[in-house]
Amino acid sequence: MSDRTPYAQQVLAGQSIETPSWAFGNSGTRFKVFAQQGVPRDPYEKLADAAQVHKYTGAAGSVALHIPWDRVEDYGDLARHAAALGVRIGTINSNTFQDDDYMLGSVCHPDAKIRRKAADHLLECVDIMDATGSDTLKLWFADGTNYPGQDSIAGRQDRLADVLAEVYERLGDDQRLLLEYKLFEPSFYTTDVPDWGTAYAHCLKLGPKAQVVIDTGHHAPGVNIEFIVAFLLREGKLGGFDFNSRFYADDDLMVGAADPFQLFRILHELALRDALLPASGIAYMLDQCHNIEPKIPGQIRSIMNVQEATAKALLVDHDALAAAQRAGDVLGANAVLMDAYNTDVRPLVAEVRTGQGLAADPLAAYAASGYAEEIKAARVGGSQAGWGA
Ligand code: PSV
Ligand code: MN
Ligand code: MN
Repeated sequence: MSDRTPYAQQVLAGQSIETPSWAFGNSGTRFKVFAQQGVPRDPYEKLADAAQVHKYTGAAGSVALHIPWDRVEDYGDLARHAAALGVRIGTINSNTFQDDDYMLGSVCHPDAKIRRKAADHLLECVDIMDATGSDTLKLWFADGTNYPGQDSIAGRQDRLADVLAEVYERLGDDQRLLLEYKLFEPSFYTTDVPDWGTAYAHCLKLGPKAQVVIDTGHHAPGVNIEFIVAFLLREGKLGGFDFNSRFYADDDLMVGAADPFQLFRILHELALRDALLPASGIAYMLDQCHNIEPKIPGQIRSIMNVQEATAKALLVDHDALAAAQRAGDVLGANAVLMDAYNTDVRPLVAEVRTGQGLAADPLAAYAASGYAEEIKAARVGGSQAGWGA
């Protein structure tokens, strides 16, 4: 047992990772959606499934909504339903990419009428935050262009800034917005918020209630994401993460599946600055689609992957690391990191769970519960999660 084990266990016990409502519905690629039996038929059932993930991991107490996929008559009622299930509503995710009107963009569209429609949707999302008690609006825009000359690159930035400013003004004192960037897709020539620099510049101009969210699947191959983490954290502009894995582009696979070492490196930067607990204000979220694997176990596995990478990051001996760095001991410093990364932390994380009265193996406990069979029998005609995620 390393000296840091008790500290690691204490942090792990307080860690919270938000699940996305859209991970529980059917999803797929543009080629095919493979429907699964027992998927939720409405937002209420999505919350029930999300509550299962929390029940077996103890670490997934909040659930992100996506509007309009999760539109309901009474959001207060939905929030009460969540509370009765032992979870709460987390971030509200907007959707300005699904309507025919948005073919040329939403908040950056050349037509003011379409920009108005998009802005009104974002304002509606803030109303939903008020009704659900959510404090975070997460904005991802599919806006961009496909061909050189199609639209003014700078003009689109002006339009984006105008809408963001309007939404920012509408935020309550305890609310904030997170701006998400993505390199490309669905646009293939320019994307209006393609990278962290663009998101950061807009957030800086907006003010303290605007921060950047890093979706780990939204970078060019080879980008050093932990550098972005360290930079934004230092500037107080890191608002949260959408965790997922990518092999090629925006693949939305389970976090830690493609590159657990990268996940460790990211979490190490956060551990260095004591930013792993909810008090840091950083929203840790999953943004994944389970196209071929069962959804609730897919989410449970993802939470476990984040917990294991977090445990390894927490085991890094910061004093030894700093000493090696000061001494210019390149190999020694690297070895401190690798020692932690190469530790089998599964027993340590299992102990955290049993300490919380949970089963050591959440996947086995969920499988034994019979919930999967129950929902298969009870739910017919599950919902389509909608594209993306
Ligand atoms: C599209 O890439 C996307 O995956 C973004 O990451 C958003 O966070 C998500 O969809 C939900 O709108
Ligand atoms: Mn995302
Ligand atoms: Mn994405």
